[in-house]
Amino acid sequence: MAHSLQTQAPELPVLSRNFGDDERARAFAQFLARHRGEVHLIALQDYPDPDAISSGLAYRLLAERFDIDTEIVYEGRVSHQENLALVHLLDIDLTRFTGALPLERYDGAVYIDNQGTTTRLAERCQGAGVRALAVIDHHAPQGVLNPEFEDVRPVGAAATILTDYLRSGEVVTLDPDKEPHVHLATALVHGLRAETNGFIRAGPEEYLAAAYLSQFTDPQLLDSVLRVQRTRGTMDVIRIALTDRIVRGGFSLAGVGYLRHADRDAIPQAADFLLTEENVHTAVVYGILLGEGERELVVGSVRTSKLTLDVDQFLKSALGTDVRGRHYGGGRSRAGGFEIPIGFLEGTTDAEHMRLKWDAFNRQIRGRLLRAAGVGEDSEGS
Ligand SMILES: [Mn+2]
Repeated sequence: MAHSLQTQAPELPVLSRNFGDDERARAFAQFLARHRGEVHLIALQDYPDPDAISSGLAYRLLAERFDIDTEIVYEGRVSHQENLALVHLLDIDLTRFTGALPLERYDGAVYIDNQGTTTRLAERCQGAGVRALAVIDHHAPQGVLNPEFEDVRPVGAAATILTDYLRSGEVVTLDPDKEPHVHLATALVHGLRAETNGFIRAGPEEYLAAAYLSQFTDPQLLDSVLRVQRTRGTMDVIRIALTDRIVRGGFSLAGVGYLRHADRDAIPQAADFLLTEENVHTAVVYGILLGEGERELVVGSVRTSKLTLDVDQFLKSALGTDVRGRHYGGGRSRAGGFEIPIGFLEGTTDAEHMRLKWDAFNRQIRGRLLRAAGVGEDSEGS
């Protein structure tokens, strides 16, 4: 019996494959070796997420081995509570770009979890003569930058690729007794989780990366990062979205009025929440981000569970383009967002003006979205 079982042993499909790509990990190590002693700017996308932050941290640790000094830089804000918890609990040093940052001090820039198309830093670096040294990303190839080292793989997260470099042992060997290593592994697991919606959208590479990292993570620390509390502002936005939502034909729509930049991430969180209602397949939440020294904008988020709804197409057809022909919104298959500048009406502080302004934008956006959704225009007041 045992004999027949042995001869019938099936070929294991995916897991028997070696995890990772040793050749690329070696090429990465050689790339770092060529840049020994330099100073690198690690450019994350505007509004960096846990995948980007943890991957940037991994680059920093790997580069340290070659005495490469790094600075993890982003524009926009780190606003999601989970991101803030990650940064604070793991004591990650991030630099928010302001005009005061002298770009000339960097020998080059490395783009991680992006290829220069989702960060304003790419243009700034090019303008300052800071060349693109490396691109490490998991999105579709953009071909905008022409870096010396490029590793763009169709995996579920950038953290997967950086974990592969760690796993190869080409540069460092992680040690569960070293705190920076434990912090990094914990951050990467969080990055993998967040990027794949809690491993629901993860592929075998992400599970294998997590399995490798699990030898070094601190479960308590990960728990603290995940058990974050929402700010009062975020709770308020969710409350308004809940009370003021319009539900029609499976669409749930809520305009939440004005909100602060610091609460920007409340919009997608509210959309995620509205999507959990019975019989709702698509949720849209939007509001006006108060200027506070930056551009005043309408920002919106769309979430859908409807397989036949293409969020990108939906937003493009609903909201159209600006005078320069650029779409106000777009997205991936299940999620998307939009931004509409307030333009000439920006910067009012008078309460009545602000009410009128919100009313005008709210009606216009709601009308267009409902029409595009094919559930008719709203006839109730606001
Ligand atoms: Mn990513």
